[in-house]
Amino acid sequence: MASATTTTIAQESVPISLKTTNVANKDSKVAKATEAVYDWDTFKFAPIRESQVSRAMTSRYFKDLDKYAESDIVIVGAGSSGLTAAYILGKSRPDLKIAIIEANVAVGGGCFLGGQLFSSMVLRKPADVFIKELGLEYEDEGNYIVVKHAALFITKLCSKVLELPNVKLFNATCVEDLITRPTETGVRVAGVVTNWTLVSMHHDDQSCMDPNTINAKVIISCTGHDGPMGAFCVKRLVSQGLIKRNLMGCLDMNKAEDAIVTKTREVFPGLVVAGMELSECDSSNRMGPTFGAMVLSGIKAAEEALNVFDLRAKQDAESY
Ligand code: AHZ
Repeated sequence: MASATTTTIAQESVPISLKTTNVANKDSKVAKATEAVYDWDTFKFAPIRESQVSRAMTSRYFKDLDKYAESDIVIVGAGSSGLTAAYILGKSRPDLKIAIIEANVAVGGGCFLGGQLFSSMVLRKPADVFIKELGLEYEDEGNYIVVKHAALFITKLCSKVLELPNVKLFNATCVEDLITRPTETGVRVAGVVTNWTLVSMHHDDQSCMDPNTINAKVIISCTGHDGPMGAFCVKRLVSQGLIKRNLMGCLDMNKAEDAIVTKTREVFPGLVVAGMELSECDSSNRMGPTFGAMVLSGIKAAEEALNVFDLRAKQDAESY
């Protein structure tokens, strides 16, 4: 059977129509798995001009940059807590524009592996409720569940986030400063200062490369515990004397997970902190490779952000 695809190439303003004809191979040994199997000897892709590829990407990216320059909520860090917060917020409030800024090319933070270099991911109950909602299979071990690979969890969560029409992920982009605005009682966080991560990493050996900005009513910071980029927003506010630094405590799974979840909150006007970044201002213990707290902290962060959203939006509308 022949399948015909007609492609129109816009060569500057002159459209050219081209046609490809491919023959499906129903006798293929993989034909039960996919219809996209052809007679490879005669196979040809629909033609394309390189500029079409460039424009397909850049026109959309710059439209998104324009759209999200004024965001409602910015989430910094796309690890397990940040992506959970994004998913819950995006689903709860389809009317809000939510930008995620992730320093790495890949999302997931510490959640592509369970712990050390092991694959499985352990989550203590009651985090199983959210895992079930995501449609993931797991083994029930009583007080905890095990997902067969941490990457399965994070990629499923990420794909659900990316499907939401009101959420945009800007990856390979880092937050390198915060925007603040005066309030009657002090200042509040009013947005983020961003740069390509590769540019940020070279501020010391290149001439000054100024950043970009995103205004937002509420920022949720989920940049993980201290590291080359971790705990970024907490450390930035500490550097300005706006909050106190209390270093992450030693590992105690039982104390750590409850503390991270229950203390997930707006730590400074306009800035909600979730996940392991919180341990760097509350001195909470670390929990190591058990992820229930990251999921539930992300959910609580979404709730806390919406609790203060109207107040921060009002303050934002009253400032420039
Ligand atoms: O790349 C970082 C990662 O994906 C990203 N990030 C950090 N600084 C950033 C910045 N701008 C943009 N300035 C930034 N992105 O934030 C993400 C953090 O993910 P994570 O998995 O490290 O944090 P989490 O709090 O969601 O999960 C932590 C899980 C735990 S617990 C634990 C322990 O107890 O030892 N260790 C880990 C990794």
